[in-house]
Amino acid sequence: MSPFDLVIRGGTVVTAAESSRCDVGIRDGRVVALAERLTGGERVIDAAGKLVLPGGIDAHCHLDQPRAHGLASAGAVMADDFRSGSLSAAFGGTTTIIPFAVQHRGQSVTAAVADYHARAAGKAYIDYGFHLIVSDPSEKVLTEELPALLPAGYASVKVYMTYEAMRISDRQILDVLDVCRRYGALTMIHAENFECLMWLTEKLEAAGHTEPKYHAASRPMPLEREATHRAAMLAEVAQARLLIVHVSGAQALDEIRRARERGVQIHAETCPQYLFLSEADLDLPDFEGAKCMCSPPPRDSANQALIWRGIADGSFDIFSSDHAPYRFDAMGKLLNGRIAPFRKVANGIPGLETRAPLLFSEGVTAGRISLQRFVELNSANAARLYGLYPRKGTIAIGADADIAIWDPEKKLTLSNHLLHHNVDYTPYEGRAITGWPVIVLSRGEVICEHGELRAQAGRGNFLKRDSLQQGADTWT
Ligand code: DUC
Ligand code: ZN
Ligand code: ZN
Repeated sequence: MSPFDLVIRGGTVVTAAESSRCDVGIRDGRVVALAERLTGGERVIDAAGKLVLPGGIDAHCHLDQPRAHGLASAGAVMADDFRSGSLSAAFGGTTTIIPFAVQHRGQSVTAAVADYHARAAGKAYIDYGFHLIVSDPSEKVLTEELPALLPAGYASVKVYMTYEAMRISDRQILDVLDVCRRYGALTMIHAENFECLMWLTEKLEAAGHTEPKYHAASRPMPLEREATHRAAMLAEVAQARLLIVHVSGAQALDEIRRARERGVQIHAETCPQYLFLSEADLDLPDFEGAKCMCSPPPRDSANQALIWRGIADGSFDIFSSDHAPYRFDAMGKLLNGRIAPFRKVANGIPGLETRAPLLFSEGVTAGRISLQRFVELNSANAARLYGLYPRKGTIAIGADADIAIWDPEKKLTLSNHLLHHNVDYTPYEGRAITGWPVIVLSRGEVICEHGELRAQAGRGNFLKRDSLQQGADTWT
């Protein structure tokens, strides 16, 4: 009997720590051998000239979220569920996703989690965990539900400082930070100053400025900067660990750096839209600017350059898509028609499949970041922060064989018809890419191979994630 179910032969194996030319032996879904030359293997994949990387982890994506009540875009439907979303992720080299089980106001978080499990059941092609979104931190949520859920595999909570239906007060954020600290969970914060953006929105509307391009004017950088500073201060007061999601520009990043200098345990995420889109994209004709509307909005080229610098110098910990799948039709972006005021357009852009290839192409191929930094941003750091390391996020003995074999020379031009999501556009249409994951494995099973799907929906497992041990340095 062969000692391995599969051997990946002759590739360059890359982790966050190093690159080495070696073979990878896989048995029962896990990496069991790494050596210069492995013999045997029921199947052998020739990876000569290829890069053998840990599968990507997209730690911020939205799939099949129940419709929100009270959001300006209430009624818009997410076009991707766990089936199409995980399929799309897999073809882009991502083997783990962590979307959000959302508590709407008045709801139980536990019920939201049960509902989300039902939505995921039997659909995913890859493994998945759940973050929690808390919009109503009642006494029961803080003293009963979170203390039960956080240690049970859901060790991260997102809260919003904006969106009428989702935002919680500073005092409530302190309560969430506190309970997360006690249970070793990570609090994720969407940082924008709500009062300020509503004041600007109303002024813009009164002046008749309602087109998508004014979405950017309604949420300028200073109000993200202020909220980021406030979130960091709240974490400092609560002595809790914090992650700022979707950082869009330099001023917010400066606040994060300043907080780190004070000793705040603050992590930072950015997304492709802040590198590859700008506010000019919101001004596309025929309402097409709505396709690039997300919050915070894309900024300008100077901010793009500074986000790239933060990616290269280690200021950012993770790189996520914030995939929010709204089609450019009456169920999604056009829910309120083509002349809807920007505040009534669903926020978010698709990006599960393009996230890692965009970072590889413009990061690694273009010489801005090393392969090690790519692996950190693409998977290793998310695994560490969200309690999955070293099972996910690395290639090591005992780790799940979640592996993407990249052809660093493969060139293609992004186009929506090549993608596997259920959204009818990509904001990156026409962008040239060099470097693509040509074979993708999840727990040792080849799931995508040269553009062909090899797996069944429903094979993906729910991942119970570990808590961070407070005090212990699980991070560096
Ligand atoms: N902003 C969010 O906060 N979530 C989903 C999409 C978006 O643009
Ligand atoms: Zn957000
Ligand atoms: Zn989001």
